[in-house]
Amino acid sequence: MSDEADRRVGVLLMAYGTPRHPGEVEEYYTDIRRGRPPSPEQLADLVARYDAIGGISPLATLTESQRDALQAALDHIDADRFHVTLGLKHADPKVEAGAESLVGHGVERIVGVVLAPHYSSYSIGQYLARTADGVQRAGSDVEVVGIESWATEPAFVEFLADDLRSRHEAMVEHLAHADDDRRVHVVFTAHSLPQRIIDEGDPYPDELRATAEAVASAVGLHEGDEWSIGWQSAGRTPEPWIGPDVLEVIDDLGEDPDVGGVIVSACGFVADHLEVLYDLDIEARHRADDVGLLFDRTACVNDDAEVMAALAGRVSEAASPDHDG
Ligand code: FEC
Repeated sequence: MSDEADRRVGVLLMAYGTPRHPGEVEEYYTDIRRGRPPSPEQLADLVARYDAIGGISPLATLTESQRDALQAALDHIDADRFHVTLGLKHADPKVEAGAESLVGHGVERIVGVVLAPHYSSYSIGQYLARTADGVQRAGSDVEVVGIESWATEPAFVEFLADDLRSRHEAMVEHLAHADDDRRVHVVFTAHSLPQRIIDEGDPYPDELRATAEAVASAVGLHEGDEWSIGWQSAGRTPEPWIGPDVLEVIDDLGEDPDVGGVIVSACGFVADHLEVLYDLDIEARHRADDVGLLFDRTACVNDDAEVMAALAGRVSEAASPDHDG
């Protein structure tokens, strides 16, 4: 192989995936349920949630913008060396197909990066395992290096902290304006997962806590009175999921006479999608209204140039032949 080909790096940028139009919701839901079609009631419930956010999720478009921003940031580091392609968990192109297509490009190494900051064997671990499966399926032994976590990536923490600081100040001012001396409480959330994986030692809660502590410390908030952790969007299954659920946290805050407002920082997500636009902007906001609290939530990273540049830096580091994987 020429030196040029030796340097070529495939980047598999992975995300959850979403239906591209309402007609794809059933197939998508069936994929999430590992091939078991949802009942008509379950399907109607999911369709209603998409309808409430305008019929379809913006996630597909946002994931594509994130891909383009990451490609641009990598081109800035080393033009023509990196080729970014998407691999989705529950929609096309699937993770395995993305990995196969990178093998077809003749890359010398594949770096896998997931658009989720917190490592869990049930989340990032699965995306990376599926990348390796795709490479194997293509009959290749090209090396795969995974970025397992970017929970405390400084640009990510700074993005969240800057946004939280200004929303927090605005809510404090709003309360003060109304001669209301109650305080503002921040809840850092990520997608819940089945409790059993935590009982098996999964680091996911520590990952969320690391982000929360870094952001809270940058904003100058104290744990307990001023911030806490909540979990959101738990699956609709009988088994226990990690808690407390953000809605329960809001209920409890509503009973605290010293709390006047809640800000949710959905730091487990990096795009405005169903779990943010419905579960927080509609459901959690209503719950806060019901218990008499002001409500706000922090912005999602989406294709923020600085965070994408930081991810590009991590990819470039992982692509180095000296990187130990
Ligand atoms: O905007 C959109 O259309 C897609 C929104 C979406 C994102 C997302 C992210 C994560 N999920 C995670 C775990 C699970 C587990 C289950 C599960 C179920 C669903 C359902 C929908 C759904 N998830 Fe999701 N998730 C999104 C959407 N998720 C819809 C099915 C109906 C429902 O329960 O609401 C349970 C099934 C299973 O056992 O697999 C577990 C995790 C993330 C964050 C990391 C990532 O993005 O990969 C973890 C976005």
